[in-house]
Formats: sequence, C-alpha cells, structure tokens
Amino acid sequence: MRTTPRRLILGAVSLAAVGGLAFACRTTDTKGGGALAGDAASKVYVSPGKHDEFYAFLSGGYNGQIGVYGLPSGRLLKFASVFSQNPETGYGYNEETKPMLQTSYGFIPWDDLHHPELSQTDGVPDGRWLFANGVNTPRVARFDLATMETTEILEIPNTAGQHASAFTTPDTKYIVAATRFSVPTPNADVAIDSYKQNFKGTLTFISANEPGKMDIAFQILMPGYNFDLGHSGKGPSDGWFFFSSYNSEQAYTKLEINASQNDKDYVVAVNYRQAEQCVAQGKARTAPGVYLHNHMDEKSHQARSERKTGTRMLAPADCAGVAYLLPTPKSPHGVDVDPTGEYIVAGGKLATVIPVHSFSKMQQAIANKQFDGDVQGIPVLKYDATLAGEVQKPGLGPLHTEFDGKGNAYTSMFISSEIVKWKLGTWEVLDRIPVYYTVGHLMIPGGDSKQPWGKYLVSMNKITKDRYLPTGPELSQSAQLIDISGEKMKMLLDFPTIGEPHYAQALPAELIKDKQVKFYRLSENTHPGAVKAEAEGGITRNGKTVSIKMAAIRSHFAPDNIEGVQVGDTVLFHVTNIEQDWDIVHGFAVLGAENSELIISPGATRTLKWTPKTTGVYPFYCTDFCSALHQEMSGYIRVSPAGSNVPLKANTSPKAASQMARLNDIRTPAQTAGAGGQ
Ligand code: RUQ
Ligand code: CUA
Repeated sequence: MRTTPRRLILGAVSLAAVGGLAFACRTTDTKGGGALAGDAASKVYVSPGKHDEFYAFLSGGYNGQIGVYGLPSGRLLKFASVFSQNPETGYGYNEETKPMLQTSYGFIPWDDLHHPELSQTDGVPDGRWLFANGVNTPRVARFDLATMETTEILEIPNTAGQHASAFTTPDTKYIVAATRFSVPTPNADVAIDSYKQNFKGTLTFISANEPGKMDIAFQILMPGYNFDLGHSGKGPSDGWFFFSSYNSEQAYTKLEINASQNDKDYVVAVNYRQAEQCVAQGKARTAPGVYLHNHMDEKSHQARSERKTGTRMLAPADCAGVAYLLPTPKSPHGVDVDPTGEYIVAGGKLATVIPVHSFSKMQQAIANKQFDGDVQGIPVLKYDATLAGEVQKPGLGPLHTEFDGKGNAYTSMFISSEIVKWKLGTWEVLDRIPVYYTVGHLMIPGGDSKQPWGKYLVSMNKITKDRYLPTGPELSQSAQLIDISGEKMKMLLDFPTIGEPHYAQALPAELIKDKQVKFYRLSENTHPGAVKAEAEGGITRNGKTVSIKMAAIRSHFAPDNIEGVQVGDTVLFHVTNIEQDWDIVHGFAVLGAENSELIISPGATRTLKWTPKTTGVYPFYCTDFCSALHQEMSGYIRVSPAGSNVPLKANTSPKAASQMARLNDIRTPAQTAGAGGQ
C-alpha cells in the first residue's frame, strides 16, 4: 500500500497532489485547531498518573511489530515484537525466541505486518488475543493480551504476499489468510507468461481458537487474482467470509495499467461451513507445501519450531455452493461487513461510488440462480441482484470502512484525503472531515465487530508532510484521533506512530488491564537452564560448549566471576531473573558479543550464545536500570587460549553476597511504588 498510492497521487490521478497542496496551504484554523482547540485538548488530556480509556493496537507495517497505544491520549505504551527482531527485548536474538522467526525459507528476522485483529466471542472482541499477518513471508501470529507477547506463529504454504489476513470469524474458530500475489501452486519453475494457466490464488482458513495449536484447516484454490482484504459475516451472514479481489484481468506485468482495465472486479463470498462439509466428505485433495509452526511454551520459556507438510486443498468446482463472485467496481481494496451482518461494503479504490452488497439479496440471487456465467466453476452473480445501494459522490479513492454501531459508516478516502460519514440503508453522505494526509486504514474501537464502541475514530495516514517537526528525509507516521460521538466529526489529536500502520484494533482498557501478567512464577519455570536460587548457579563443560547457569537479582549476578573458558568455545549464558516483583526486569550484555542483550522478565530465563574469539577478560553487566545499585550489577568472564589448563570455575563473589545480604531492599522510589502498587 505504500508504493501504489504514491504512484496514484503523483501519476494517474494528479488531483491528489492538488488536493494535498490545498490542505497544506490552509491555515491552522481549518486543520481542526482554532476555536475548537481548547475543547479538543480537554478531550484527549489524560492527566499525570491517570490511565487511558482504550488500548489501541496499531500495525507497525514494514517494521514488523505492533504499537500499543493509549486512547484518547495517543501515548505509546509498548512497541511489541511480532515478526521482527527487537533489541529492546532481545526477541529474535536470544536462543529461546529465535525459533519464533523460523520459516521454511530459513530464519527471517523481519516481515511486513499489516492487519491486527482481536479475537472475538459471539462477534465481539473478547480480550484474549490479537492476531496479525506477515505479508512478505506468509505468516500469521498470535499475540497474548495478558503478557503482550507473541506466543505463536504459523507459516502459510501455497500463498504469496499474504494480505487478506488475519481476520477472524465471530467465534475465532478460524482466522483467514489469502494470496495477494498469485503464484504457481504448487510453486514451480514456469514461464511468467504462463500466468493464466499456472498461477493461482488460495484462501486459507486457519484454526485459531486453541493456543499452541494453530494449523491450516483447509485451503480453497482460486483463480490467479490478487486477493486484498477480507471480513467475516456475522448475525444472518454468520458462516460466510467475504474477500475483495483485484486484477481479474490476471495481468502479470505493469499491473498499474493492466490490472485496472475491467470496470468491475469481484468480492468473493465463501460459505465456509459448506467448505467444512466438502472437506469432511473427502472432496479436498492433498496439496504439497512445507510450513513451520512456532510456539512459545509458557512454562519452559522456550519456543519450538515444528515442520509440517501438506494441506487440504479444495477446488470450488468440486464443492458446489462454496464460493460466489460478486462483481464490484473497480479494483476494490477493503471489504467490510456492518454490525448487523446484512451489508457488505467494498472500497473500490478507483470507483466513483462506494458499492454496498446486501447479504439477503445475495441469498435470493443464489436461490434464483441470477448468474452471469462462472469462473472456474465459481458462479458470478449479477451486479444488480446483490446490490443494496451505492453511496454517490463520497469523495475520491474509497479504501476502508468501519462502523459506529448507530447505523453509520465511515470510509477512508485516500485520494481526496478525508473521512466520510454516511448512513447505512439510505446511503446519504452525512459529514466529511479532512485528514492529513491521504488516509489508508481507519479504525473505530470494535468497528469491525457486532458491537462497536463508537466514540473515537483513528485515521492512519500515509503521508505526513508538515504535521510534525521535520526529521530528515523520512518523517514519522501520522495518525489522527477524531471524535465521532456527535453528529459532526471533530478532529481531536495528531499523534505520531512508528512504522507504517495499516489496520489497527482497539478495545476498552477494562477488558484487559486487570488481566495483565505481572511476573512469571519461578516455581513453574521448567527451562533446563533455569535456577530458582543463587546457590543453583554454576558452570559445566560439554566438549567445546560451556553452559553457565546464572541468577539475576537486585543488584548482582550469581555467579559473577567466571574462568576456564577458552577461545573456540561456545558459551551459553542461561540467565534467570529470580525476582518475583512486577516490572523488575534485568538485562545482560557481554563485551564484544555479536548479538543483542538479553532482557529478562521476572521469573523468566533467557540464553545468550557467545563465541569469544580472543583471550582476555570480558565484563558483563545489567542493561536495565533496576535499582540504586544497578551500576554495580556486573561481572567478569575470563577467556584463555585453547588448550589452556585454567580450571573451569564460577563463583558468587563475596562482595555480591554481602551486598545481597545488606542491601537487597534498596530500590528506587519508582520501583518500590511499582512493586507495591495495584
Ligand atoms: S492495507 S492501507 Cu494492508 Cu489497506 Cu494498507
Ligand atoms: Cu539489574 Cu540493572
């Protein structure tokens, strides 16, 4: 979404540039400040020590992470690792979390994270997990909302540029994934101009409701279109999933022009209960495909990677009624289902209207066989037969729609750079507000669910330009908070975000704030390198591998003097934070280690792998300012030549032991408050 829209602005639709400039030239008054500024400020002001009303989870886009923000303040609370290594936590660097980033292509420390999606119960976000997709190396992740950590990643075989993901069914039985870039399926060395014969898209249904057991339930083989986004039905349309697609032309070069020829592309309606039945009846074939399932075990604090092969692939021609094509103008991007489950709103990014399909009309049209032929066994429904209405003159470049639960819809207009509010059923435009600049996704807490908390709307904009103090050629990302509680939308706040947010999700803080895990129970830690007390620390050699078990506790490591390591050894520092206090985190870093630090949560164990290359004495230290004696939290490891007879030894230093005895209770005031509070 980064390149194409920019091209749109600069090239084909020069209107955008004009529009953008026009906005840029306006005075601050019309930018949503001015007379309203005082009022707006009080609406987003969260006074010191107070908490925000909502947690918001914004995708980090090409940084592969999730930003956790508070709303309405827009304050960044956490930058959480999902598909990318993060030196701030050691995720993807330490031995325990490295398996999370394994794929069938090898270790991939990065991805392009697009669409966070909250788990749901009966169509309403339930505060258990957040799912998200990696576009480049097709993956989906489960992010636990009690620990705010990624606990599971599943690779999606037989797909590429996995974009229509990680959207959930109302019961979280499945999350979905679909191909954005069709590829030979199974992938093979074929001529690119054999696209029409050989290239296919797939729609993947992933069982998601059991933590640690995510797996591919089945895949549906589709024509070689580009599948863009998806949302499940709900209420009357429960059991259906809707995907948008573009490139019904099946172009494979210069897509900008060649995939924009047809007046209409398709929304695909999938009856996934029908698919389940066909699979149960043995109508799916086994497709090859290798994929990895990575899971973090909460007790051993270690992730494991499991290699799997083969999926159940269903061809629509073998399963009547599983899929229908709904013609939709023009190159649709978003596809969003309203809270009642009746309306399916498409974002025809090159269309002049916002087309809305009706689920009940679709059912009738299927019953009456109002078809315009079929594509590879998938019936094409007549446009007029499923159309509920069109929002006329909504603006330019409709992309995504969310709902407030009061009968209104809000659509992001990329090219005309505004949010447009319109009424479901009458299709009249009620209000519009400019956003700065060129909005991609928008988000209302619960706005894609059965029960939106329709108070705020976040506009996630693609172009930042003059919104903040400039920071060189690359500017911060621009999000804006809009009050949607009244008839007219009101701009409340600009807040910068990290990475390029695509979709986001939010929910009331009460749903999850009291469920936050404060520390991991040391008594339940089954990591083989863990220590439960300082006395359990020690050192062992096995051939050229030296393992050190070490405890970290305010304000020392035990042991903290290590000798007998030789050049050519691989040293494994297993460091356990034996604290059982909230937010008392320790770090661990060694001079010259070709890796990030370890950051160890209370009760957890993390392992740093180090291969010293030269002799000498190397200090190690705690990187997280943990107490008044944090600067003292350090130690030495001596490295001798290969074959040396320096004996292996690891001591708890007398100094550290006495410090421990006398000063264990010295804490900074903030930590005392943190440990004792709540
Ligand atoms: S996509 S706006 Cu994944 Cu709409 Cu980016
Ligand atoms: Cu432990 Cu600083």
